Amino acid sequence: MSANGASDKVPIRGIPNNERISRLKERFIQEFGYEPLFFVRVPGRVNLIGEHIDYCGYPVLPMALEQDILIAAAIQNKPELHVRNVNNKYSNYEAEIKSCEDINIISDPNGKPFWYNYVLCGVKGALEFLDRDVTSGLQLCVDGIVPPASGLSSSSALVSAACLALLYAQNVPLSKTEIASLCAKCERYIGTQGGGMDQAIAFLAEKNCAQYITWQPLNATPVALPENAAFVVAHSLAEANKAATNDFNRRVIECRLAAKIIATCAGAATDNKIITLSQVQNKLDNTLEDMVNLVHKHLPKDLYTKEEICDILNVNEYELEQVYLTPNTKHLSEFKLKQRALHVYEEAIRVEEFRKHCSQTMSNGTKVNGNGVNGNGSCENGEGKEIIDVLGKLMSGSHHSLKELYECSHDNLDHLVNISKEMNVHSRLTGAGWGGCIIALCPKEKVCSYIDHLIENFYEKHCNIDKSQAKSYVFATIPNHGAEIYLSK
Ligand code: ADP
Ligand code: NG1
Ligand code: MG
Repeated sequence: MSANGASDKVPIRGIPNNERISRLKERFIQEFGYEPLFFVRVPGRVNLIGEHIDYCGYPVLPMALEQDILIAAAIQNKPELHVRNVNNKYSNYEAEIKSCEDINIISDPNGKPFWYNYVLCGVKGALEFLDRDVTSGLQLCVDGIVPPASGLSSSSALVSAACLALLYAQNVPLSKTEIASLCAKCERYIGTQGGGMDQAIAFLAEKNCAQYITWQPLNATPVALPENAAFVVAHSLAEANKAATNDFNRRVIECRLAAKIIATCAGAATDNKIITLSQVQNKLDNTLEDMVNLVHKHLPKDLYTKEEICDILNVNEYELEQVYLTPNTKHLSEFKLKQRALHVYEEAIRVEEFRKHCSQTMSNGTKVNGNGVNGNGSCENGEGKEIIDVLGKLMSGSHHSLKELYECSHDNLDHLVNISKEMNVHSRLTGAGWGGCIIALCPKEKVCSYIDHLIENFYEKHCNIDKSQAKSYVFATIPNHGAEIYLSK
């Protein structure tokens, strides 16, 4: 139990009686000849603010979505993994798996991971944690409704659901924070060096609040959002699989190199170890604003070559590649360090500001979670609008930085953000970027007209999509709860 009395284990509930579960159950029976024993459900997420800073050690502020990955599972008495997907575009997978060494995660000839690689990541990590051979196996049937490759964390929901299914089948009790950290490690088998935000919110999410997530140790603090604030997610219609290119890892290693150079130049370097931008800040005992100044001082150039970096760090190219680079970034010869580090430190400032304004709203007692002074929790008064505007401006600042300094936006995302501005709605890309979705913050009373404006001006005019189809790409969302297991009671 945690301090507030809530269980710190993934909750086990009765199997809900709904159409989706019935259809998945039927499909499972079709595939395997008998009923599933249990289900696991892991939500996708939308990050409100704090993009590309989790892997630098900085807090982020996501919330879980209603959209999720649902897996029906049965245990079989031989060490085999059988995987199916309700969507026939995803092929079947079967293999004998006794231990984590039996799993080799290999992408297709174009370097794009097979869909079931995400399942294998979860299973591999769980088996590695178990640290013994297993004599039983799993039959899994996956039903996912998180838009894939869209910055809403379909990948982590899939990895985490597979890991959770295996741990549950093997009777391994883990706390939510332990399994979230384990799943973050699991997903790195896909090749990307993510920071853990997606897996953390997947397990630690709570209904009706976002979470302020901090690292080492992993911790989530609920953040209530202004009562009158609505969050709208809109798809750019561009998908980006993060493990299929080196865009993501390039940013990760640019942050590592920036951190190492600032640490070296500011006299805080230690041994030949990776240091994150937040660790440099801690070592120097500086404010984030001080760190912004140090970036300008120690990383003045727009572009650094590999040779220049080796010179500054006093290492040879082989050492640089071995210690700091990943297999898919070893061949790179030029790096943008100033821009990436500036984004990270300034985005970390925006997260703190965002959180501060949310908690101020809370302590005012004016307009959070229906406890409004006007009795019904609505806030037609000027103050509520002001807070939405302050939070919105932080989100716009985040998008600008992701576009200009981090270079992870996409024309369609920028277009959506600009169309939103026409309605005085602030928005930003969410998730890793290069495609995917925007998250917009707007007053509740404006949601319908805002969505209509996007449908007309982006989906219909810009993308030639008819209104009824367009409606499936944009939705308002409220914070949902985290992962759960369903079992017949
Ligand atoms: P995201 O931003 O959604 O996390 P990623 O690039 O990290 O995007 O991962 C997307 C990949 O996850 C997809 O290309 C696909 O391989 C896999 N995936 C996601 N959802 C599903 C699903 N429902 N069924 C099968 N595979 C899925
Ligand atoms: P998406 O876009 O959901 O794959 C990725 C990372 C996060 C975080 C964000 C950017 C993984 C599994 N996820 O998310 O850790 O770095 O990008 O803020 O690597
Ligand atoms: Mg992902």
